[in-house]
Amino acid sequence: MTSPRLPVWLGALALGLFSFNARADDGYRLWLRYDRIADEKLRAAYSAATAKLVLATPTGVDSSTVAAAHDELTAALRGLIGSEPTITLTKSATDVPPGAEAFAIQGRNGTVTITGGSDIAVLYGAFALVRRLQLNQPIDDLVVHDAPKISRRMLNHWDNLNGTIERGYAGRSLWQWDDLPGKIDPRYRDYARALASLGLNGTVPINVNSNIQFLTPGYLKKIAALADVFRPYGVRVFLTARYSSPVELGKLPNADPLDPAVIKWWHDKAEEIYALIPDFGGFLIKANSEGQPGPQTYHRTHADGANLLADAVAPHGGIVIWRAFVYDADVKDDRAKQAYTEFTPLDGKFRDNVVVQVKNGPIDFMPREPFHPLFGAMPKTPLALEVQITQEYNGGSSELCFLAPMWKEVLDADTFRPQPGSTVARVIDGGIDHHTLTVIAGVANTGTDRNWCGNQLAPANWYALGRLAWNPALTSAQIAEEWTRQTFGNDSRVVQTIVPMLLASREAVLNYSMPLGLHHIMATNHHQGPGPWVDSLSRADWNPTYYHRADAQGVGFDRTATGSNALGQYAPEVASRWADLATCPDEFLLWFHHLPWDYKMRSGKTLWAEIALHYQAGIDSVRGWEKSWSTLRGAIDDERFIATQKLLSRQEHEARIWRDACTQYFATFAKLPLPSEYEKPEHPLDFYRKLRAPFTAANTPSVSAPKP
Ligand code: GCV
Repeated sequence: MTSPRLPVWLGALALGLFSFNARADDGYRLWLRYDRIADEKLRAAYSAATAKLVLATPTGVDSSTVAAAHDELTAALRGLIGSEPTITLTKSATDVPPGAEAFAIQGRNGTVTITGGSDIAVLYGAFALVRRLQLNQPIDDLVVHDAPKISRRMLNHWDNLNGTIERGYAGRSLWQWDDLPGKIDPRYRDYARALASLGLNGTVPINVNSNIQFLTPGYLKKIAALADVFRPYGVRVFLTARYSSPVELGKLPNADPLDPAVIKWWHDKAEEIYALIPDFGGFLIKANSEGQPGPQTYHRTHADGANLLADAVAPHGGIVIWRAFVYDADVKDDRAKQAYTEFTPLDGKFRDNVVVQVKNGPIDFMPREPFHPLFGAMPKTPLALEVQITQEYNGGSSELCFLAPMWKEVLDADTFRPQPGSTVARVIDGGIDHHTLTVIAGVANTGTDRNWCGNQLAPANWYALGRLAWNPALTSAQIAEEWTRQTFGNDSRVVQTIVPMLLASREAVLNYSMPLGLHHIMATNHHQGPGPWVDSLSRADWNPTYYHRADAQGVGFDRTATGSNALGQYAPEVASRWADLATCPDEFLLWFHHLPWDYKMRSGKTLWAEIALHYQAGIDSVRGWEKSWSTLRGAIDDERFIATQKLLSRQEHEARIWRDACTQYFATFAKLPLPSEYEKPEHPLDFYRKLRAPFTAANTPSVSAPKP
């Protein structure tokens, strides 16, 4: 990825005379930066160890994927160590690693051999070798064997036909629909390279709130052109589809999944798509959720709906990813219970090529949720995990919030079903119920911003999703360190400053926005500021007051047996731990319990004091990062230094808004004094109640899905 920010002559002049580039970096190259390694000895050692590179594939035949591996290794070695490797291609002997995506790297006596179960596995091996060099790790006598734990590792984009991105904070959609298929933006290839470098192998370029236009012949050709660019990098394209397409596009009287005309319509549509995109992955469907049409419109189940599409793509090897994110206007006792209630009776009723995609928690990507009770509750159905990389509820692209710790929390959560040790990671990798169709997906945070993700630290989340999709056992600390070294270099001062910031950030954001299990207390439309007072939206479960239930007696949602009993959807071991105040962790306290303001916490303080102190602690953390970041001046390029410095100052401001608004609002019920450590609010409550978010595409869900 070159970074064409300056005219060529000016860039050359600047590079030669003033080393200008060292002071400016726009972040475009993401973690694939191949700047020269400063340590001469290390360069020499790497140069000797990689004098000959052998790519061993099952066929030994050159392909566009092998060419991509060749190009990547050449660019990386040229950049990192200044050497021109000799790269040869061979047919692998008997030692092919098991699994089409598995690879082995063996290095000895100046030759490194990358053997793959397929061409794409060799590309993954090439990126793994390059990563080692970027991390300055030893590569003498190298023996590496690696394979992904989950078979479909996906990005889900929420990009709209008009170029906006629902909940996107990094500019406009990467996909230039007006120009496609004739004009191919070079960025598409860079996008595919970034995915392949992490082992991500699927993309859904368009919003789950879909538009029928995407299934028209004209748009399918555009999507096919994208698929052609992505193919050498092992990235398969999937599509979303509006369930009502047979009516809206096909002019059929209904979209009933059991109607033969509807069945034929989808079969024909699948044929049409596969004729253009032979390796089309299949469909990702949001149905009967937030106003989207679906099979329930025709009194059919989600299984009927999914099976219709599954049958259409099955002859071509396609799959259907059916989302379990459902809730409707008729909120019964608790929105958190709806997906489980609707989906568990359908276990065993889905076709083999259907996977049900479940968000990490039962509400909606809140900064912290307990794991979704569906994990562990549908043993006969492959379940996918969906997480949100884009920071809808974590500060958009203006706040640092490294999300690996959040995803690890859910991946490592023990569902206790069918027995202890059945973590969400093992449910989704198929280990518990012996499924081979396994999926993990992240809602992308990419856009046309030069740095891809809207701020210089946000690509860490894209990176983390990719790495965890490959191997959910990696730790947050390992991922944070890898990303930092690849993105900002191996200077220990830099690494020791940035890694702790990343690792602390998610907890800090929680502290200043929704601590102790508070959730869904954000402003309407725009989800990055406080709105705990909102109580007038047309549906009960869109209102923050529905979730925090603050009153003179206390605060929190009682989800125990005395309340909604959402806890009853978990295994008894989990439910009893969270139901009992003696064992319920503080972080889930107000998610599961309604407690008096003067409830005595483990710390000995009252609940009210703890709430206030958490808000304050969040701000203190951001202030700490501002200080530590300032020590990096001169240690990293000025462009990324200054951009991040500004971002942190904005984050501090936004954190204060959260704190001052929420604590003053809750104080109207608690009627208790604020602790002495707590700073005086900048403005009275009314000021915050009147704040209005700017109108942006990201803050405004698509027209087909009116919601808060
Ligand atoms: C794509 C949240 C977001 C919506 C999003 C929805 C979903 O509710 O606010 O913008 O719609 O999740 O996951 O379908």
